[in-house]
Amino acid sequence: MNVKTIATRPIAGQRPGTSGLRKKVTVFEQTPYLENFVQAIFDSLDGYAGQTLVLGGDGRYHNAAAIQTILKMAAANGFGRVLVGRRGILSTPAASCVIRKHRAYGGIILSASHNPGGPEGDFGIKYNTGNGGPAPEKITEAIYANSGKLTRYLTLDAPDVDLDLLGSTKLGDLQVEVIDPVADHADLLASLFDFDKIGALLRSGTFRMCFDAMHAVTGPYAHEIFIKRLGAPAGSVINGVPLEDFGGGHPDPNPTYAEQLIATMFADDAPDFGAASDGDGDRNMIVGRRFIVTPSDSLAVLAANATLAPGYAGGLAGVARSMPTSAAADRVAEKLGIGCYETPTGWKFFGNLLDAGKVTLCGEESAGTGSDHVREKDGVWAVLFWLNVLAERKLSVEAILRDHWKTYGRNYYSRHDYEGVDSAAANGLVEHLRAQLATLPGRRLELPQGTFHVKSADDFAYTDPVDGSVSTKQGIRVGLADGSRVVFRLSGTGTEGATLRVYLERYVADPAQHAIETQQALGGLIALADQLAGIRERTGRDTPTVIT
Ligand code: VG1
Ligand code: CO
Repeated sequence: MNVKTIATRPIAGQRPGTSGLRKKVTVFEQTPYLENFVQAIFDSLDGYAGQTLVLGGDGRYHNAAAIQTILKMAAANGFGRVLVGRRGILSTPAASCVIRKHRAYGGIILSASHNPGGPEGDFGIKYNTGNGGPAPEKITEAIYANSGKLTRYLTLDAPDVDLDLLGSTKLGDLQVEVIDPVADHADLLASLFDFDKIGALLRSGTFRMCFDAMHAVTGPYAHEIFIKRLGAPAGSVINGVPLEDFGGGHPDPNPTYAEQLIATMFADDAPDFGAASDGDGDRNMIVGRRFIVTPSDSLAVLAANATLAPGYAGGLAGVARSMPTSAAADRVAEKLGIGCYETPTGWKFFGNLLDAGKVTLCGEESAGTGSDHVREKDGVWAVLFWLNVLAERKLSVEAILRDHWKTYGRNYYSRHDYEGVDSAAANGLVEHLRAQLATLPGRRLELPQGTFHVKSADDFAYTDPVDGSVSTKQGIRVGLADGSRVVFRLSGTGTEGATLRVYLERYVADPAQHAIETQQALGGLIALADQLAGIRERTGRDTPTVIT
């Protein structure tokens, strides 16, 4: 093998955030930015000589070039085999599935998920461990530490590998296997849900669905599963051709960015069921006819109806949600008498709970839902789960939600994002909140919108119940006497300035009060959030960039 040792120097700022390292494409394009980070990953791992690595990405601009770079570095660093998706493609949940199924040592996923792509867009990379899940903080911190002391990286002097054809080739001593990116994942999903019943519903002619792949990675998965295997009419998948720049769109499945789907679902002749996924296929948005399902509610509904799907017919071990996610799922867990866990934001915190068999379903308010079938959130999985529930219950999406709220009460919920805020202003805002934490509990705040009794205030810290690891400063929580709460945190996935996320939640038990418009129901809390954090004054923004 022609291994080349290339001298390099540390590059500042290679610290993985909520989900890997994300930067502008223009940053990743500069050699040795990617090379350094990949070497830092390999330097953080033990005993991988001769082992299998899974490699793939969401197909965004720079994916193909980065895959070639990583293949050569994997060969030079002594991996035995790489399973790479054809043309370098693997959705995030599919990568997790492949790692688990083929008992790989780990995997590298190239994605900036919901961030825009293209030459001026974002790129990202993260490492997943042998359980198929995102590396825990212990490893991401080791990668960061290693990135700070690099003196060399290893690569191979070899031509690029042809990734268009399935099959095996050699790259030095490395065996490169180009695999179908869809097959393993589709097979796994087929084993969990009642494809006969879902297929009958989709072919019935009386039920129509619209899945918006947003020109991102799920297009081929959606075609294979919804159209080929389940027999849905061809028009059931829109924007199903993956594009390197996502067609110039923002592949984030929320009511703001998935505007075509929202327009379709609110039209006079709207389909019965709508859904969208994000850049790398791990998120999902669920929409009924003229009715948007809040991700926190979606997790609760799936938990409450889980036994309708064959893969979960035996019941759930427990559920977990990220801290800012609403407590709707907690109410279901309580009724079912199963465990309920609250973790910091980011899927990496669910891995231990899933591995230990403590939970079966997990979810985040950011449109992430998943289960123990893989160790990532899974967009198409969530859509199939909903279809399975709809096929069994024969109710509309809205009717299922209204029925759910009647049983459990409604957790009105919204997230307000302030994107591209000046970093110093955002950090100042968080410090200002931290400074109030000690004195807030017990205070009565009088605002024109009402009187608010603060019961608790803290900066969320998490102790992993499985390995005891502690994660601090995971978001400022202010809880009120009536169970409402406001949470503030800064995003760990952005690449420009800071993004402030304000999470608002209010619980209402009385079904007569379940038809209030969400922003109106949360009006008092929105005013309180501004009062506590000084959002307008500190960010100079009158309104959020995105409301979900
Ligand atoms: C966001 C979401 C978080 C999610 C993460 C990765 O993180 O809030 O819930 O796990 O993105 O999702 P942050 O730090 O920006 O709030 V994905 O689909 O972008 O990999
Ligand atoms: Co994603």
